[in-house]
Amino acid sequence: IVGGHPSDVWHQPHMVNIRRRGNFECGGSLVTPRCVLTAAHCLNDGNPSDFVVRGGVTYLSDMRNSRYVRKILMPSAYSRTTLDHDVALLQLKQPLQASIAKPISLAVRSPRPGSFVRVSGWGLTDSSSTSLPNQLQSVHVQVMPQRECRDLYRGYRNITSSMFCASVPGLKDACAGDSGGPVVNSNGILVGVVSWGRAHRCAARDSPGVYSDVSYLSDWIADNIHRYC
Ligand code: 4AZ
Repeated sequence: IVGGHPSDVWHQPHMVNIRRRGNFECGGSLVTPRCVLTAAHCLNDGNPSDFVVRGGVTYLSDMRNSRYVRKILMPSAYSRTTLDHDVALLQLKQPLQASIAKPISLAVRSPRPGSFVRVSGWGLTDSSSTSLPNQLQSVHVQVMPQRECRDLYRGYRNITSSMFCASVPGLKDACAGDSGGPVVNSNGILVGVVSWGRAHRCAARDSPGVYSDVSYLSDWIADNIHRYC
């Protein structure tokens, strides 16, 4: 998170971190006591046994509240080349109880262009930095009209209907390591999942953050929560 402020799990009780073979990989959001919503690209080629989820922690170094993963669920429409439909669910072997972490509700409408949303994660606080912050960070960014974002990324990657863009150009953005983490509206509802941006650039004026639109993907998410969570 670039241009944000230190936050804590009391303010983001749904926030989890996802480790792959012991190393921090991505953020995620608890959506039921036994399921986490994250970005599909965080899990590319992984087996459930490669991953551990930690909830109810503010600091990356906090080793408490680890849960193993039983099952990885990805939409068949996810494309690792176009990053269309970049969401996934992790079914945990044991739930994260309400005393540790709290599930967040999912949006059924896309965020309004011009509205502000809050993005949280343990990603880089500067694109040139070489280490992750230990403390969870949060930032407010403004949702951008879809055509404006399509123009900015023309020739780089298509902005599809399953994506929306948000930024405060030149100042505030998600960055490497924030992928999979939550985007929350002013009502505390999950509207997006951190997905991508132009490689190695964060908070660049011409490169807003791109997010998976939870409401566009809500049929797949609701079906799979109903079946597995
Ligand atoms: C990443 O690699 C990443 N500036 C996430 C978000 C953005 C860039 C990179 C947006 O996890």
